[in-house]
Amino acid sequence: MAIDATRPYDDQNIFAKILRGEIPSTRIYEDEWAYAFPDINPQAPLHILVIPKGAYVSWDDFSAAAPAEEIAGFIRAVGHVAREHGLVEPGYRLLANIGGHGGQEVPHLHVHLFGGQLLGPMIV
Ligand code: IU
Repeated sequence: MAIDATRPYDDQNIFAKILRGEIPSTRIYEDEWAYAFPDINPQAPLHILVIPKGAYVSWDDFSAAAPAEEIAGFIRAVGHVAREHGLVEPGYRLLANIGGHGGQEVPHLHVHLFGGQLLGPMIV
């Protein structure tokens, strides 16, 4: 069920548990600002989730409240993961769902990185 992105951060959400190592995940990339792991239900040959290490519900509180250094670090990490996987050419897609109408289900900001095939037109 989609979440309300205006709710306070819940540190018992599943991605918080993954960050703390309480739930196992396959680490694709990690640095000071971000952690990346495969989506459990991939929608493309390559489907990676990149999450900030900070406690943000969605792109909304992240963009409004995170320190500039943290925003820059996270965005750089997303680009780094894509480059490391050789995705710049032929291309890839980034997606962040936000709140109810966005279809966000996990209340810790995550950017979906899709690649590995020709992706169809964006479905709204
Ligand atoms: P959404 O943007 O919140 O709608 O996407 C949540 C994604 O998290 C979705 O693609 C799930 O397959 C994925 N996911 C996961 O990778 N591992 C989990 O334990 C759970 C969800 I719960």
